[in-house]
Amino acid sequence: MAQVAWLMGSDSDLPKLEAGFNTLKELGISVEGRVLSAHRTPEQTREFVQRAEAGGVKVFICAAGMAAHLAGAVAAHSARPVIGIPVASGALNGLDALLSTAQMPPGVPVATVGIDGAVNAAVLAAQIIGTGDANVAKKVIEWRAAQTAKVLEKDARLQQKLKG
Ligand code: RP5
Repeated sequence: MAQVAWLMGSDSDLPKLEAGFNTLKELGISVEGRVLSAHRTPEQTREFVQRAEAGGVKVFICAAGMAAHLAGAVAAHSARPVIGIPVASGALNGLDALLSTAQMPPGVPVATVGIDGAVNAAVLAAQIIGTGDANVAKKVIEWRAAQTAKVLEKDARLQQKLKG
């Protein structure tokens, strides 16, 4: 089993998630991706969660749109950390998914990132895994340093432009 199990409610969510899959790759984290739905495949979702737990998965990432109960359903069946990504889709464009993902009952948390926040979900998963894995923790620090360098480059370009 991979370190991260990344579930999504539909393959139509994938374009919003690809940057997050790339981020996990940059951070050296293995990932298994699956299309599973809290409402449309409830039995298969439960079975997958149990199999993933038994296989040693460290973190679940669950992305879904509309009445997004996938992350909550996974959290109900697992004691591993669950990160929820509300996906912008349908008539309400993500606000429905944000509230459905974040507003869990006490005792069954879902660490919810922003709407379409796939990169943050990947970084948060790496940070969680990094608490018990020094190599991953080092990669997270390097990734953050590269991000800082990119912003400083943008600032330098702006300064050049304003001078010119
Ligand atoms: C949700 O409904 C999915 O996560 C997706 O965001 C949305 C539409 O799904 P499809 O009709 O494209 O399968 O469950």
